[in-house]
Amino acid sequence: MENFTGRGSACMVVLVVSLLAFIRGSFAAQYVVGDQNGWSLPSTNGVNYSSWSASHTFYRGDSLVFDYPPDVHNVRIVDETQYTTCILTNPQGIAGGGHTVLNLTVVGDHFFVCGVVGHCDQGQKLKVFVNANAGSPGPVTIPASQVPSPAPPSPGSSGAHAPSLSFTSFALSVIVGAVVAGYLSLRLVE
Ligand SMILES: [Cu+2]
Repeated sequence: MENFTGRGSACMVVLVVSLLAFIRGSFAAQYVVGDQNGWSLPSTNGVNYSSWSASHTFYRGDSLVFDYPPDVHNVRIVDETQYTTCILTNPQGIAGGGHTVLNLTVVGDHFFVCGVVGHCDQGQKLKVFVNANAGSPGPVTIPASQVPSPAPPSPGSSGAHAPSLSFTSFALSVIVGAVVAGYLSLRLVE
């Protein structure tokens, strides 16, 4: 009986953790870059954006909010080379207006700088790493037997990331379902 109680408790822990992971994956978080100090020159607002980034954990589906005086700063989405060199020809994205919300939909590194001359060089630059899901700090690996056969590429399709997101949710549901079933069967044995 002691052994059974232990297994039941362990099962509950797994169940709760799975549910939390599922809930965390379902509800995205929004982070204000630099918190109350916003998006500005580090020499002005005292924010080290590398430290700020390192003190947060970002997941796919989260979003970043850049708040700044629109006549003083802006936001440029750049690649790693541009982030490093602050040479900002042909950035991947341009935003302004004082309040920029960017959704983090792709796992991996993302780079942002201010495009005003000299500001990137003065440290108004941000690098974030976006994780796949809560509880899995790296890309999710799926056993080969469970990988759905790749669909033929459809020209002009814009929802390239939707299938993998759906599959991740489905996989999580299966895990949670299996744990619930396992727990219920233990209860029935009792
Ligand atoms: Cu700036």
